Amino acid sequence: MSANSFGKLLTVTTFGESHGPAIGCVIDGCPPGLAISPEEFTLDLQRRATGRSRHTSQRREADEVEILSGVYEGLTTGTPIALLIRNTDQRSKDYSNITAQFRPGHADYAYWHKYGIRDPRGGGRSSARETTMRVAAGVIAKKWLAQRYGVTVRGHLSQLGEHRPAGFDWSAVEDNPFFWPDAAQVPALEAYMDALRKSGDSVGARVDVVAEGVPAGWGEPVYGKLSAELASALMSINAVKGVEIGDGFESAAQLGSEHRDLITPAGFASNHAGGILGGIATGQPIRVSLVLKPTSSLRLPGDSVDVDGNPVQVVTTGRHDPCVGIRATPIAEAMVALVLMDQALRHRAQCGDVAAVSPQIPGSIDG
Ligand code: EPS
Repeated sequence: MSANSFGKLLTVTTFGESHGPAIGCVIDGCPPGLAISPEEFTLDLQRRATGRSRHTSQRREADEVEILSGVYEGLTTGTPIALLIRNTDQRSKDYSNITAQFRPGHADYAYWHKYGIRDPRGGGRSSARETTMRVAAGVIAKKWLAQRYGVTVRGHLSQLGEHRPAGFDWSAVEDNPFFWPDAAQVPALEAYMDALRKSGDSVGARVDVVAEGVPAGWGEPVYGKLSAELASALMSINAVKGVEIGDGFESAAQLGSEHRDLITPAGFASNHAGGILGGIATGQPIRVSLVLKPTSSLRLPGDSVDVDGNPVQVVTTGRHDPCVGIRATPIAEAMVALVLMDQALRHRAQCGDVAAVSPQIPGSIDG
């Protein structure tokens, strides 16, 4: 199977190119009876969209969802849900100079050597435009998880270049263009991004996502571990170079006596594991983190070759993000929600009849 689909009981297939007529997805396996309307996609699509602040690409897409199938009189029917978004603001001439060149650090070179043909306009299928449909599909997963199990999935930026949050407040996250949890630092980030954009360079970022209310038991050992499927889903997002679960790579420096999460009748005493043990949810918050590399499309000249192997200096014009990570929070939330919904359906299918075996303790000591 070609890898434009993911999931087992809830599958998502995306299609479309950045400068093609439309992008879309087919979501198969959603249970019937979930109320969904085109307007419900707007909030998350706007959170992800370009052109909402001066710190992202200035391409302006309407990102209006058309529901083509799978919904009747406002309710999912259990049949495949097809969603379509028409592209309206392509500017393909920005790419005419680099049609036969490979941008250093970009997927151009790898796509060319794999397929022997590529759509260079806006990066074609390798464009971050594709992530729009993940967010649209994620809206359905978030809603189903919240209604059916009370699960919430939310994220924030946790690093922008060398900048890290000094304080933390969830209520600040949606009030600035960076999904940044410390409002006091936002002016400094604005100044940093303005200078970076003027310099023509780009920078990396880190995003944290937390899923709360996930019941103990979701996740399938051994090849369908919740941790493995989250990592796979998050690594499939454009520009992602690393994923951590819980303490992640910090665990290498920890002792077992530090890392283990002690269990008391009142709840877990800590959450170094990130809410997953043995690939199965423990009932604690699921904590994941992902790192996105700096955008490779730069107007600063860089050495490369053309399709004939001749040396060239590549200069990218166009409307690129100086930090693609700034828009990644809703994408990461969507991928986490889609993995969790798939795992919830799989858990229900195999273990729906398993009786409670012992009291389930709260996810944390304070409940
Ligand atoms: C992108 C390059 C830019 C971004 C695009 C992602 O495309 P263009 O050059 O056509 O403006 O605008 O992002 C989106 C359109 C989007 O909706 O995310 C890239 O190379 O990944």
